[in-house]
Amino acid sequence: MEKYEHKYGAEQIQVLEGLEAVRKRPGMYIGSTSIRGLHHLVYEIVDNGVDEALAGYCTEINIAIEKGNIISVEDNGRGIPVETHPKTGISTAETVYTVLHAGGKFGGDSGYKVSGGLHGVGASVVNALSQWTEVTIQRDGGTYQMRFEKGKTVKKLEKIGEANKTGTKVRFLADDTIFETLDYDFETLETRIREIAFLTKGLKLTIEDQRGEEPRKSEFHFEGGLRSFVEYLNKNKEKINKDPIYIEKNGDVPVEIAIQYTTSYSENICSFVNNINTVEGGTHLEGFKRSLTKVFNDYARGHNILKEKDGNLQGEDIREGITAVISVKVKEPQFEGQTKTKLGNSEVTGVVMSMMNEALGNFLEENPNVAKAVLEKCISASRAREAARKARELVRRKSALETTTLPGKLADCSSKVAEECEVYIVEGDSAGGSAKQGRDRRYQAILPLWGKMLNVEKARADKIYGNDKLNPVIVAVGAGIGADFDITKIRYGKVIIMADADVDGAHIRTLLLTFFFRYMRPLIENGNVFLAQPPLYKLSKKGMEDVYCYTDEDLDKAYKDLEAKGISRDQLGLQRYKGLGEMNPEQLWETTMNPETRILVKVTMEDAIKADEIFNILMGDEVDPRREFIQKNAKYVKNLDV
Ligand code: 28G
Repeated sequence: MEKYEHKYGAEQIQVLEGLEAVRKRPGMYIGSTSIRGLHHLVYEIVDNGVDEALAGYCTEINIAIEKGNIISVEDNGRGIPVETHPKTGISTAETVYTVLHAGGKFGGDSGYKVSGGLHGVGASVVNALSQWTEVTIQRDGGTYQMRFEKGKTVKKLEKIGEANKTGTKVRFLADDTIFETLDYDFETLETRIREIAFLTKGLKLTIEDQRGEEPRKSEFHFEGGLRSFVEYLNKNKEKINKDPIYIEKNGDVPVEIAIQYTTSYSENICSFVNNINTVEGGTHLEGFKRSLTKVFNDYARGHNILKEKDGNLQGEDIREGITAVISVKVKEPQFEGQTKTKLGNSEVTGVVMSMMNEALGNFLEENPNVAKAVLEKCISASRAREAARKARELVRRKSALETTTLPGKLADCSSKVAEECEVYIVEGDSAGGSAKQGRDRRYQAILPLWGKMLNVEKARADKIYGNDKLNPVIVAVGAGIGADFDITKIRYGKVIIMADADVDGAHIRTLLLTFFFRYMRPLIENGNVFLAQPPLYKLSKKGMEDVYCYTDEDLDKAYKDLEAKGISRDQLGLQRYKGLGEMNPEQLWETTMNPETRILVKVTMEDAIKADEIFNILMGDEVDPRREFIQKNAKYVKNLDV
């Protein structure tokens, strides 16, 4: 007993130090204190409920954003144990909420934490970063409650009543002295909750936003697991196999895979490890790709679809038009890569390969029509790849002959230091002319666009190279496309799309974004793509400096500000800019191109799933969702150097 008491004191000190460290350097634990970090708090708590579901004891998790940005998460699992923890001398529940990494250090974990956010830091970190946290547990016929403020226990766990069910409920208010904002984005949380539901077959999750006048609620429950996931991803696409190919094996390394081919030319494979989206892929994805290539080639040979003289189909041919999700659970995952989203455990490749070789091989034998339809597409992809290679060689040969093959329309900048250089891609010759005159030619280049725009989603690489509108963009950026794209070769650190603030401009913008997304994705991932923001209005008056407004709200505010200075509305001239072409070079420089005064919006495509969905909406046959997206398009881009 004495031994424990001694240890209790020591642990408690460590506990306090631990949570103090979290408050001192929150970024170390949750990545950032921006809205991303804020959302992370919710995921940490929800993940604990998901673990309880994966253990087989919880079927439902309900999440609410209450008024005042209080988060509430409730599950119907066993309830966190309430009895005294032998190593800390306090209740297990309090231990979980006050000891950093309680799971690993004190939990005596027999199994493994299979879910868990990217950081997997646990409930104590959420507690440390909250103004207050309240945990209510129903277990053993009783209701228990405890309360914390900034991670410190202010009310120890006590029984507050009876209970006829079990479960855990956590409510917390994030600390506004730590986070930049407490304003949760419902759609971001909803997207992740939907994803968790796809990844956790059978688990019902609900999320409710109670902050507005009308509460908003979504419910997710997928008995199909990853089957439902790929169907969701493909909802705007034409399918080749109606029912997704589905593979599941719950061995030492549980693996779940769903595959559905579409008539599109793009490849969309999402991979997860312990419910974490492994954006950078890794050994599980490697195993998946290798098996896919092998099984389809073997089948094609075995059924004389590939003749003896034919070479093997390449992996990329077999992945054209594929939508797949692969989810594995790994006990001690090693995450590598720039964003720590690449699985490193080498043993996983073989596990995925061997189970998929067998299951996919069997599937193809049993479904020859699907096998044939997919292989037909692979073979035509292989021919297109050959054509693209020839087109590319043509471009290379040309460049060898002409030394500089920069597009004739490109007005290049004088600096050759890519980091400081910018290229403005401008629609229309008149705006291009103003931009050329208005720019700072030392580091700003202008590429006016002309010609017919291709629907890039529907075109293959060979067409893209040959397209008179996109080819100049490829050559100007200077880093190739597709698998050949080499970000170290880019000629400009900023690629800025400058288009009118009207429907046509939005169209050009989204088409170019699609193009970058499909063929120069690292450029978006690396944060090199921007949208210029030309003003919508100009207010002017003799003797007063012109006031430019970029939104309707801006205009309202400008009117009010000027009114406060004694300038009334009817004294002001209002010009509404319908297009970039209406601005003279000086105005264009001042409002849209001068780094001191312009507004640049950085294009972020962190969420590939969301992006893919957007582009499907944009490029699909449905017109209404496209228009709707373009109207609220600003949501997917974030403000920079205002
Ligand atoms: C509502 C918000 C999020 C949770 C449980 C259930 C248990 C548990 C949670 O145990 C300590 C460490 C490893 C066993 C486990 C209950 C075993 C038996 C649990 C949640 C003890 C944590 N009975 N439900 N933690 N473990 N739900 N939902 O947080 O060794 S956390």
